[in-house]
Amino acid sequence: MSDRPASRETLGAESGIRCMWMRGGTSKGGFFLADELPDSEAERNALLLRIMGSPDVRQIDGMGGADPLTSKVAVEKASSRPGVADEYLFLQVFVDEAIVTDAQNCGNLLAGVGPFAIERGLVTPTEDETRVRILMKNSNQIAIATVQTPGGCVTYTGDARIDGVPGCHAPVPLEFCDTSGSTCGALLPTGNRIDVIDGVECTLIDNGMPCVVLRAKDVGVTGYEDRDALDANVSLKARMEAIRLKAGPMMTLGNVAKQSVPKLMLVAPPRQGGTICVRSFIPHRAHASIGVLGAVTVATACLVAGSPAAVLAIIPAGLRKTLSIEHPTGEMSCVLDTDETGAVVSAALLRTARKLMDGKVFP
Ligand code: NQM
Repeated sequence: MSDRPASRETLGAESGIRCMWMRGGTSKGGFFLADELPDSEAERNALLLRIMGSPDVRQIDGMGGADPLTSKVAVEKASSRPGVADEYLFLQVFVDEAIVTDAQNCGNLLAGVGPFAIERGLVTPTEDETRVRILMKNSNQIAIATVQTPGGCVTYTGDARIDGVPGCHAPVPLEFCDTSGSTCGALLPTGNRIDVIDGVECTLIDNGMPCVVLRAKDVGVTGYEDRDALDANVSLKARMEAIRLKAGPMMTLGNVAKQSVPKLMLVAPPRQGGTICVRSFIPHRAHASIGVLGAVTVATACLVAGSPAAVLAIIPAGLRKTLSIEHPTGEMSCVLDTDETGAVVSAALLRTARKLMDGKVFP
């Protein structure tokens, strides 16, 4: 493959690239077939930056919504692996920097992956519901999405409601079986329940999303602030970035200055009848709600005895537990199955998705 930068025409500036724009959970982005994008990673990334309009805080010359939650991409292909129907690569396109990274999964955009695979003919629908086994290529792990397909066609209409999205839509339940150590190789990559960084007790944990979980009050906030207040708190953000940069190498992630992981999860006691209250940073902006695998990971941290999250959490009894994670725009319920040792063996939660546009984008 040539190292020369691709010309605008090579990137499809005149002919356009087929894509579908979808909301998945509380995120939004472009869905592409792998074989309709350039093979070269450098050319693909250059194309996606142009499509999103990055780098630019307003993404005015592209499709991105000037927010990390709406500057996301799913790349899919049919899988030849036994027991896998569809392969999904998630790419985060940074808004204000020329960075496209595959260093994390996205469980919210994942809600659109099954519907897109069926719409594009990668997966054949079965009866009124289709269970799609998806390989999340970012971490080589499996997710199962159940898509409503009455009469063999995807429907987005239904009566499921998730916090952070207005209205009701068809349910897309998601199941995860093997997310422990997705990126860091171990649930607790340092082997510790608590590590102290810059004088603050943290749990460095990865059950699908590398996260640093710490008490909000230990960094001078309540943990009940809204997104705008957190984003405006410059000294808080500087303190948290210092913690994150130290946590990265401890979590086997190396220098994370230009990475979207680990995320930071500020926890506080629940106050809406849930398990725990969380304000997450992803990692430089506060999340409007919470990421899916971020929520699974913080819910798992609540079960790590003695950790900053566990001491604040109200944990239901039983091996199957529904942990309600309170966030700035409501809550996300994670159903965790645990074994006799207390280890989390699987997680499930409800999302919805919506097809917004199907056509061509001109980079
Ligand atoms: O944690 C945002 C989102 C996400 C990721 C982020 C996600 C997840 O809400 O699985 O869904 O953490 O960058 O889309």
